[in-house]
Amino acid sequence: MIIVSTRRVLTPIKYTAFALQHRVVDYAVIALRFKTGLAFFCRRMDELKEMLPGPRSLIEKLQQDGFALVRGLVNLHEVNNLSQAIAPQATASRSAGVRGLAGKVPAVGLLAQTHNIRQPVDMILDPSARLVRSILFRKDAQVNWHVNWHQDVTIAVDGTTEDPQYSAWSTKERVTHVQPPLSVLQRMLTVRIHLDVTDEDNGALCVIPGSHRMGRIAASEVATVAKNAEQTICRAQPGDALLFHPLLVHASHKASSDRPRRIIHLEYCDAPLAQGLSWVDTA
Ligand SMILES: O=C(O)CCC(=O)C(=O)O
Repeated sequence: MIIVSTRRVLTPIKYTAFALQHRVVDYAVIALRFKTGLAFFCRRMDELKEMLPGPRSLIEKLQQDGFALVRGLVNLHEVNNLSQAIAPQATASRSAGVRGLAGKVPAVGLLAQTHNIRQPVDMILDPSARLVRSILFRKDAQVNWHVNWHQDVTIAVDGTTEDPQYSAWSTKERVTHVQPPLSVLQRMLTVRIHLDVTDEDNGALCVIPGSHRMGRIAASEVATVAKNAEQTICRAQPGDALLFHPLLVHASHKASSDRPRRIIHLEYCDAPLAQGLSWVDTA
């Protein structure tokens, strides 16, 4: 027998005795408790997914927003080791970035191939994906800078091709740069490992969620797109990794504090380049 909400007619004690005696189940109360519990559970799951996205949610978040923060991808012991390993490069350079970092600092080359980093990369790209760019970006008391809103549409290569899909050739620091076809950019993933607490005060990366879905945006239009869209500041803790799509519109403001902000920036790609071209990780 099922009796729903008998509490109106029975006192709580009588109700309990009655319920025990007749095995009455107040389905309305149970359903309500279940609904509240489920809502709480779902909210917690959303929060947890945000902190450490599981495989599905990581892929969904990257597809939807073009970026995802993975908390504690590198442990603090390793962050400390990396900080020491990059220190000579960081102090020798007065510029915003130390390029070709994996070639200069063996610990970074190893980091780029560790299971922790490869796991999310292999979830998004084909396991044949290779590291194609590695940079140390630093802001601190000596070096402060900003970059305007942009997409990462240029790659560093060796060689040349007649393929008309490759355009806007240039040479930076004696390295050939070119804009590849969308088919290459769509198969790239950037992983940024934070070595410091990063926030708006020390120039955290700002992104426009979902902007990667607009495809390649004319350089003259990017600022307007950003001005009219919701912006997200990518705050992070040491060891957190920001994964993002190269077409995600992003910018970086000058730091207003002296707190260092060091990031190991790694780019992976699983697409072949046109014949005659090869990747060069000195960019
Ligand atoms: O590290 C930053 O703040 C900016 C980096 C950037 O703009 C880029 O990787 O294209």
